[in-house]
Amino acid sequence: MKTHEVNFDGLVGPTHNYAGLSLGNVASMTHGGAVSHPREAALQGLAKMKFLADLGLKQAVLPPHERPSLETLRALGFSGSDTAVLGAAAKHAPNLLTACSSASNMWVANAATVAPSADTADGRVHLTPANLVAKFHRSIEPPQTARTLRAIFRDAARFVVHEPVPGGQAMGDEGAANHTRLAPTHGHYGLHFFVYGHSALGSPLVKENVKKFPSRQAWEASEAVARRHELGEDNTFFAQQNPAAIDAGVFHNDVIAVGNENVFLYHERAFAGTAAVVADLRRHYEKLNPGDEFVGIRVPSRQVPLKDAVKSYLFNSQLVTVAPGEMALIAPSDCAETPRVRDFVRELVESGDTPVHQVHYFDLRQSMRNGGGPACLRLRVVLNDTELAALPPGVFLTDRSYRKLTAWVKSHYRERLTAADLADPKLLDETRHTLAELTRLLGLGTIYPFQT
Ligand code: SUG
Repeated sequence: MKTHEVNFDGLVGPTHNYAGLSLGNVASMTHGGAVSHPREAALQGLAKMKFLADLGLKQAVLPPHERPSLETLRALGFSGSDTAVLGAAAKHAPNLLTACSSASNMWVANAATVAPSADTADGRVHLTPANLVAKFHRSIEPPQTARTLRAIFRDAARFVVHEPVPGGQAMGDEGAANHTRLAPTHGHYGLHFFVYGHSALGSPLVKENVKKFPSRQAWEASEAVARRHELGEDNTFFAQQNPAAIDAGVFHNDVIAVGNENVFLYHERAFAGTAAVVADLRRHYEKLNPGDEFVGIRVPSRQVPLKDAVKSYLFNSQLVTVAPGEMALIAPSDCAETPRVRDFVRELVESGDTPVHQVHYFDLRQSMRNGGGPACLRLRVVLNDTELAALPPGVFLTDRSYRKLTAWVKSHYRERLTAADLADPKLLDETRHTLAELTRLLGLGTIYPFQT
């Protein structure tokens, strides 16, 4: 049976804005208060999806959440009509309204962690929505994420959508952004590499700590996800992020490393003891896949300083297989504008020493200004043909659905948005109308609380 990697991209929501909500995410901290352009943001995301679909890859769409989240505002004590809730929140708790309006659910690398059926003991695909407890504006995402994933992965004989990991702030889980699956091809038994920043319960495995910015991922949460996904000791591997990298703005591992099949591209300062971690990872990989080569591509600081890596988001590129043994890097255009990064990428693709032979740059500036690059915008789900056939067909991006979705964005999304606009009851009405239309376009039925 054929196996495919499906990239599910998060559609940027109509309230995309810059609120400076993420301490430790340099781009978010820098752009707080700037005017945003939701229409442009959504079209930039769709253009990337279309390109990947045109490369022959399976591309699908995850819908945005309702924002402002009336569900959250009501749970926090605001009552009365929707207009009254918005008005009272804007007057008495403007920061709360801002946080409840974030379109951060577009970064679906944080939506969940996924284990394909080839790797799990029960032979089903397992998905755990991330709890995202590290940031309030993201901690409100899991209920909708679970509803959406259950509407898409609805066949319980093939898919399990778990509850998010419990345990409060210490047990932070940020999903696939701190998880990489390595295998000779997508269809093989894969090695799951989990990266954490801290221990919730003071494990001696965590040796050093952050000084400036918070770590978001707990080692115990990663272990819980691996257990729930019925992975074995042989196909899991855990390592600690370098605290100095977190302090330099590497708030998720996907800001400093990216893997695909047998290739692992990483910065030399990615992990606590990077050389030993990668040597161990290689040993695990080669034990699981005797005879298959693990291609580690180490990027030294002298070639790309950590600061350039964070600014350009080189490691937040998507690494995709376009033909057997042939991979392409889908990079943010910021990489082409950062001289040392551009030179590194040119050398990488021209050398022919690795399977990475192509680079394609994308203007994703609207998302990038909040710290979301190409890889943040997608959730990878490896599925075989029968699993693929069990999904609602409307979620896949085709020429036709691309045309429909771009027309939908152009007719419903605002051109620009400021913080003051978030209190506008018309924006909530527009958003609901827009999302209801989207669920029809994607064939998802009712997934939002306002639809019930
Ligand atoms: O969680 N930014 C997101 C960016 C997430 C990027 N995802 C991955 N690396 N996988 C975050 O920090 C900023 C929102 C604001 O400031 O308005 C924000 O939530």
